[in-house]
Amino acid sequence: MKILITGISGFVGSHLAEYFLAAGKNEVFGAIKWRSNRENIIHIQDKIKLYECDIKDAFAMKTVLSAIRPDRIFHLAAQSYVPFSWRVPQETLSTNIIGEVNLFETIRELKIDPLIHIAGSSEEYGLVLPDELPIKESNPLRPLSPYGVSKVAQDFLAYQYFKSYGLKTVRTRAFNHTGPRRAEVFVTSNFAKQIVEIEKGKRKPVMYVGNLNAVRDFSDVRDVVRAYALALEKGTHGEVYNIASGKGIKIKELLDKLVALSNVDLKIEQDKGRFRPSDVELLIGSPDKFQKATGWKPEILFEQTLKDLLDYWRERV
Ligand code: A2R
Repeated sequence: MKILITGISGFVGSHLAEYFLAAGKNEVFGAIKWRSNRENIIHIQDKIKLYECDIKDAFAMKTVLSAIRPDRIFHLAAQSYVPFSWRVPQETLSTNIIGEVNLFETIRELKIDPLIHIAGSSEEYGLVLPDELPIKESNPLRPLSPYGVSKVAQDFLAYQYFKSYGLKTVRTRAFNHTGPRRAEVFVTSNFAKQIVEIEKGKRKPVMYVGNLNAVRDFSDVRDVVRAYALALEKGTHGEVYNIASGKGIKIKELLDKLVALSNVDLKIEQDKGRFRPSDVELLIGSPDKFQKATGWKPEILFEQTLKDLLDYWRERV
């Protein structure tokens, strides 16, 4: 199969490419911005074929899709960082929404018929009431950030293009996921990197943290990419599925687990700059619908994920 991954140089894209390469019998193609950092895919560079394409550029999109004519498209390219979306809402909305419209319109124009995965997010649910947990796909969407709004739009566009034109889209709403290569702006990676810097004597034994009371539902990125692949093989076109563990963990507990995996004594200080203008306190997803459709279950223990994340930073700091 010809697999196209947009955003292949990102955190999830690099793991998804590894997944398909390991599965064999696949040709893996990636769309990448010419200025993108290629560190995440440097080790598989000779096994994948890269095309330069800014997804906001409809012409570039057409060039890439007509050259590849993929059987499967995993559309991961996005402005993916929630806090950044308050600073640059225009950029977030145009990349995430117009980028996807360019993808869909090009598919229609070329009359190709790939299966298309659209990567949504638990941030689409936004404000969640305590009696709505664990969150099902039918929950109201009340996004609390420009990023969340952009992902709602991506989600509904995928539904609309399925209904209006029969594009074979499958949507997922992934809850938090982490693991090696997670960018340091994300909480797990940020904590892990600070701990490793303290281990190596590169910073004073003080960790700076944001809101430790938020509860999140974490999965390992390697389980999540397996879920994305399954979503296209076994999911129903036009449908939406949560990808979640179904269990919540307080950020404070996550921090304690990371510290326990290290051998350092440290002090924890709250940094108001790390708080969001509006935060979602509780996000726990129900994976039932996806599990019923595909049989997927998370396989990697969270402790293993955190250990691998610390080791990732130990190799880099
Ligand atoms: O910004 P860069 O140079 O790191 O490239 C990112 C790429 N990207 C784009 N590619 C083409 N045209 C654009 N205009 C454009 N803007 C960004 O998307 C990067 O390679 C990728 C996103 O990777 P990450 O930021 O590491 O996100 P992650 O965690 O892999 O998330 C994948 C998907 C996203 O749609 C999230 O919103 C969703 O899963 O949760």
